[in-house]
Amino acid sequence: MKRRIFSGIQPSDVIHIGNYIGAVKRWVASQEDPERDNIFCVVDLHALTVKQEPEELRRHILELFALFLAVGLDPNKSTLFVQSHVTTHAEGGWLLNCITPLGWLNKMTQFKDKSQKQETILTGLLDYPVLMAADILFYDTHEVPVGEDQKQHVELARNIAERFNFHYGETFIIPEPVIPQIGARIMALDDPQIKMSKSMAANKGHAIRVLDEPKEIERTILRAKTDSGSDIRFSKDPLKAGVNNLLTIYQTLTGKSADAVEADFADARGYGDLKKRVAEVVIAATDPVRKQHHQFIKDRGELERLMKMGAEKARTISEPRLQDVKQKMGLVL
Ligand code: ATP
Ligand code: LTN
Repeated sequence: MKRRIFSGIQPSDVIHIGNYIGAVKRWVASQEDPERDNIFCVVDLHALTVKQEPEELRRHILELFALFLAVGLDPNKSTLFVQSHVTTHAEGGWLLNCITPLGWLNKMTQFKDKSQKQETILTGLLDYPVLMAADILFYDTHEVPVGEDQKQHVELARNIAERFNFHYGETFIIPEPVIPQIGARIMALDDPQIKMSKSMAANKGHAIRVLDEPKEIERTILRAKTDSGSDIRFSKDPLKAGVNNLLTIYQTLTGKSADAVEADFADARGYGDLKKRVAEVVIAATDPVRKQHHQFIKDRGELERLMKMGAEKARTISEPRLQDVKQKMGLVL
């Protein structure tokens, strides 16, 4: 049997190079593996857990779906869909809410971080990981490729699955988080102590968005925060986090070994050279995506057709498991 892969990304802004390296780029590779059945989702219901402008959210959903296509995800090879188009997620999320102890949610570090930044903390923000568990579990998922920040949420999904199986009998597959060895946590360019994040991408200098123009990418990288030294090496020293981050971006986009990356910069004259070459590599990776995106976003009719096709496929996969769970929990079908 093929291994089922499920992952999602929020339409909270245009994706940045951290999302690309930590998640989307790996999805494209996974799609080419004949042993895998891949499902990738625009998780719009997750985006609603913090305040959104309706028109902006709608635009971001369409843009993100077009971006899936632009990076090379193929609706005939993978299932690509929008979460709110398939009711299993909201419905299944509710059922899982009713077996998830509140104490488990209070321990989630993302909730602690994100809630501090909100004036009003919405219930959905606390409940976010249960909806994510529904995304994963109702598709009988084996593997969840995500960045480091989502590991705790996938572990929660495992705990929920185990609890359900214990109370109602073997039902859910216990999913595994799959975190890349390199690039699981790309840091902010303006502050290499914190992770690059979509919700902060509007701050100048924080992130490179995959759809940024080459000039802007170059400008952002040239301004990236480094240290006062000149040594271009991978390092765990917090003071060298800026340089380490630039090297990691370079490494993941070129696919080279750490030694080969350091050798590439042996002749570099300081961080200026490093930044210029990192910018070249980032532009080479993102420019074709930006151009493809430009084409896909123009054809709203085609985007809607593909969204519908993906949602139908997703429904066919998740609906039987939803019925099974409702039946086991004692609902009348
Ligand atoms: P937000 O700030 O709105 O929470 P985000 O940038 O954290 O957004 P998500 O939509 O939450 O992005 O995450 C999409 C995927 O990208 C997830 O698999 C997540 O683990 C991964 N990811 C997010 N930020 C990074 C990062 N800085 N480095 C590597 N992977 C990342
Ligand atoms: N919470 C995830 C996005 C997400 C997801 C999922 C990832 C929602 N549902 C299911 C993998 C599987 C995030 O990246 N912030």
